[in-house]
Amino acid sequence: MTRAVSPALPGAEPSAAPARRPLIMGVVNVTPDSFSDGGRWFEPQAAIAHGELLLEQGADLLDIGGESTRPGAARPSEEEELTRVIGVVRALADQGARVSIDTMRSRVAAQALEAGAQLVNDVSGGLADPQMAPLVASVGVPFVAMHWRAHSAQMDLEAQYADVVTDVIAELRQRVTGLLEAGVGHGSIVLDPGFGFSKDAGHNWQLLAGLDQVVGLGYPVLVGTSRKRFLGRLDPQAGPDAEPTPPTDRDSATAATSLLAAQAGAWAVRVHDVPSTRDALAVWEHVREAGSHG
Ligand code: PMM
Repeated sequence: MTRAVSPALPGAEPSAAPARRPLIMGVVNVTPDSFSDGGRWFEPQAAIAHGELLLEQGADLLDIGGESTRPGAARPSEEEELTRVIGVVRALADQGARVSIDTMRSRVAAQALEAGAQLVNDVSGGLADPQMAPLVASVGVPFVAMHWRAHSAQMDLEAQYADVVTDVIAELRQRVTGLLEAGVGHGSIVLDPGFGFSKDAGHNWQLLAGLDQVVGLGYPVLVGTSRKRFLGRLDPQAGPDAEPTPPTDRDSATAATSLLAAQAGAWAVRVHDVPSTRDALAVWEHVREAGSHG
């Protein structure tokens, strides 16, 4: 198993095997329409309080976003996105939280960094806004480049692969090349296979099975399976057309994927419910620790 060398990234220490559990990135969606938490933290005060709760529960980082990326969602204007997120980023960063800004827009990223964010998480990996890579290169912050093919309105049409693991890895490699060419530092890049983005349930399961190959690219890997649709259809008897369970009922399944992410050597997991993932990762750490004394 490979572990990336990346001194700029908190927790990404060089090692032949993961030195510690993946970091827990808690999700703060300041949106009226996210699939996973349905606008519960849309008011700034509610979003800030939610971020504080996630930190108390053990989140290492907070990922703050103002654009819902659920399939079919319409994009907010840039002004609207800025209004949603900047105050929330500032309030939580001022309290000492390590904040990631989840955006595809370089202007939102730039203002969030000024407000105290320390990491940029771009689900398009810099493809949606040509100014994103130059911005990240000039500031030198860690950058999460997720595997992405199209905006939410079209993304399900792009879920076509010869072999999803091979194809996602090839496209992530291309993204790395593009980012390096734009001047982004090798040590600033984090990769994410993009669960649920232009992927059907079968693709997501195959990616989870092949996660160690994504880690094998040699960059820290972020895993974002939390509450996603494929985790709402676990019953093998239910069939592909069965109604999925509600997103908030998918946290035990998410915790199971966090454990698999740890096993594969992921750098961080992006989750809505911190306690269930924290416990799953504590189990992984205990077993790992016990094994090293065996
Ligand atoms: N998923 C969502 C949003 N942002 N960022 C990364 N890096 N990886 C993901 O898988 C990801 C993301 C969509 O989930 P949400 O609507 O619950 O935030």
